[in-house]
Amino acid sequence: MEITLGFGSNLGKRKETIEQAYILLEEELGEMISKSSFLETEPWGFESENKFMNSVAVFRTSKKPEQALDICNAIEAKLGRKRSETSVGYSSRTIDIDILFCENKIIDTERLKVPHPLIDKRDFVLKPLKEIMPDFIHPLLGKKISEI
Ligand code: PH2
Ligand code: MG
Ligand code: MG
Repeated sequence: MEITLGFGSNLGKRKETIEQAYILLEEELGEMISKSSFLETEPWGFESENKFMNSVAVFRTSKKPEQALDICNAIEAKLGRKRSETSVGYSSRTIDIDILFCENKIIDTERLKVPHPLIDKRDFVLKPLKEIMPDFIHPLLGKKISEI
């Protein structure tokens, strides 16, 4: 299966941390088959002085989506992500790894929603997706990434 992941970092050495995540994902998830360039973006949906570095990448994996989610969460923790149990909404982070697509699978569980439900609202995801997979059809919207 090909799995598309989105990366965001707005704390610390942002590009280095995302590149570290690529290395760990190649060890634990599977081979990277394409990646976008980095895009510097303003925080979306919350206030922070720290701009984001964002990117997307596609991996070939034999893992199931739920296993991929566990791997992503473990790598976030390893790379210093602290999740507050009390704060509401978004907060700054060393690394966020989101599952965007699992080919044209549709998953809607408590833990995991695929395609990621906010793709079409977020330029920081759409722009790098357009760079590497403009002709991919969003399985719920039925539109090419380039048309969203
Ligand atoms: N991630 C969020 C919320 N807001 N803004 C930008 N620019 N980049 C992100 O990766 C990002 C965000 C929630 O995960
Ligand atoms: Mg996110
Ligand atoms: Mg996330």
